[in-house]
Amino acid sequence: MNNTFRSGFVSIVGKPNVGKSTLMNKLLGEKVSIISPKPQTTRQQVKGILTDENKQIIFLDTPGFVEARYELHTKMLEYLKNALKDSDVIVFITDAHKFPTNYDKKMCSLLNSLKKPKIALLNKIDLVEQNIVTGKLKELNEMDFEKVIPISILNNSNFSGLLEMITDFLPFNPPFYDPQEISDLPMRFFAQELIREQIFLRFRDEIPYASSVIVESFKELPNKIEISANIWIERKSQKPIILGKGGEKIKALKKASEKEMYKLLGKRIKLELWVKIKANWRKKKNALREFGYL
Ligand SMILES: Nc1nc2c(ncn2[C@@H]2O[C@H](COP(=O)(O)OP(=O)(O)OP(=O)(O)O)[C@@H](O)[C@H]2O)c(=O)[nH]1
Ligand SMILES: [Mg+2]
Repeated sequence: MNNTFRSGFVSIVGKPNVGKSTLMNKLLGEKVSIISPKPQTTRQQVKGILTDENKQIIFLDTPGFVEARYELHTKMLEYLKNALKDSDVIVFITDAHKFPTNYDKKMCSLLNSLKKPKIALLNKIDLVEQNIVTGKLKELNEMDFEKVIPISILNNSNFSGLLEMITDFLPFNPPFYDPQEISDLPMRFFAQELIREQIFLRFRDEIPYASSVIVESFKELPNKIEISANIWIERKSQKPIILGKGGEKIKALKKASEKEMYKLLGKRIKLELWVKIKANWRKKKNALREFGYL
């Protein structure tokens, strides 16, 4: 390793649903963070590590900051603040269709107080007219960002130079993590998240938000992986919704989760799912601790 090697932490921040996890996965070329069309999909800080011969970038995908209505939200906010504190570069993402929301204004004033290089991405430009993009870029350019880029992460527009731009802001450091690692989180965590992603994709209203998934056992055998997981919900009335008529919903959930896990882990998966109730877990500190929101 020579002294031109760059390494550092990059937090990706922005309102729920703007595309933070989509960006991180795309930059990494791996599905490390789960994605859904619903806001508040990411609940914890998810680290994704990219290493090559010149650099190691540790991306911190954060939960979008939310008004703390639940103890869970207080935790989500704490993850965000810690990520900002720890990072060398901040990537702020906003939705071209909606910018500037109240959320954006609050976030930008929080970012203003941090003396670190900041990049603003005006995302989802595939969904808006060019003249609107131009107006919004002007507004962003008047703010405290080193770079402002219109982008469509989904369509790859303006995506190619981004990694290099981020790298140029990183300090010269030896790598922090083993070059083989793509995350510091255990496989159990990814299994949990992939089940939670399917819940976000398959259920409506309160169900995704009232669900938490815990992998109780994870056994790797030579030709398959056996996983048993609990889906914790908040109310008795939510159980029949998750199970579906004759168990059809949970069967489909299990099948889709197995398929996603197979893609990530490269081995046949045998998944068992159990639905359990812990009343109002989102409001309870000890339940959150038990569910891994430390
Ligand atoms: N049209 C369009 N959709 C996008 C683009 N980038 C991301 N999306 C979609 O936006 C939705 C939200 O993406 P996520 O990556 O889960 O958003 P997030 O910011 O991580 O959201 P939270 O985890 O809830 O804070 C998904 O349905 C993505 O496919 C884009 O450039 N264009
Ligand atoms: Mg996310």
